[in-house]
Amino acid sequence: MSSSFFVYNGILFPTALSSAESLTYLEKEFRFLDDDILSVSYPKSGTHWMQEILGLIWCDGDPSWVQSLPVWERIPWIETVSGLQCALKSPPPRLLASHLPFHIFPKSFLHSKAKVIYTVRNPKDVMISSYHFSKGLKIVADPGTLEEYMEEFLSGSVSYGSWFEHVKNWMEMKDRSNFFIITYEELQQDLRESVRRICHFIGKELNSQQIDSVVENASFHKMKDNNMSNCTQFSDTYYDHTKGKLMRKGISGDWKNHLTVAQNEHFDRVYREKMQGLRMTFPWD
Ligand code: PPS
Repeated sequence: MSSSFFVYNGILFPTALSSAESLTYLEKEFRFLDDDILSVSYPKSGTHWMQEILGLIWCDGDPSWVQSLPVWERIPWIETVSGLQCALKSPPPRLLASHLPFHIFPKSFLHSKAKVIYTVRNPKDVMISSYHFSKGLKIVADPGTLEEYMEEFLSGSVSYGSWFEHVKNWMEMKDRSNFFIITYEELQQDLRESVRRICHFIGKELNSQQIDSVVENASFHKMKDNNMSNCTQFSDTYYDHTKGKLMRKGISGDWKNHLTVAQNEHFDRVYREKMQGLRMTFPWD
């Protein structure tokens, strides 16, 4: 573990972005408003994609908002110090984002009608995406070899903790009417239908042309060129843009290009062990 992290309630957080004080405030005192809409995900699961989709739906498919304001100001991550300040200043209705595991998520969620969209992605692709992105991060130690990184990922010794715990604990919310689960793979397979379902969940009906515009502007290529969403504005102090990028490949199954047969079998063993008891199937199962 490197000193670029601190531990809060058993979870590693990057020191440059979060603090124990603001996480304590968030967990115990932050109040959700009934009209809040949140995009929640484990890192590298399609967070920015969902933020772009939500921002576009919010503006009836008009891309000017998502193309003129950085994503962290449009839909702030509440667990970062600056994101929390931004959220507290935002007038309702608010669009918010979070990578928090459920046990640290603001307790006020349990008594509110705030809506959560939880995006989940094949953990092998999450790990590969995260490995490549980490190479550019100056605020945490170099991820080392993929073999080394895989052990850290499987044991949960990475930012925001274990993928397995994150997903299993959030899935306990699955029967609540203010909780909506969607996979990265579903977004990829049928973005238009996914947008329609998200609209329905948040109670915003768009016409066919407006949905077309959401789909077009949330495509990988449009987002890759959108400097307000592709993280190229992320400060050089924190990120070496020559070593990694957010909008890397945007595909499902890239893990097949990286994992050896033995690594894949090892991953599958850990997956089976850690996910046993969860009565749900995902597109990659
Ligand atoms: S972060 O930094 O944790 O919030 O990252 P996150 O946004 O969750 O995930 C980044 C990965 O999502 C891919 N991405 C997309 N894929 C397809 N279509 C669109 N529009 C899209 N937008 C983002 C991005 O490319 C990262 O995945 P990889 O596999 O690294 O390409």
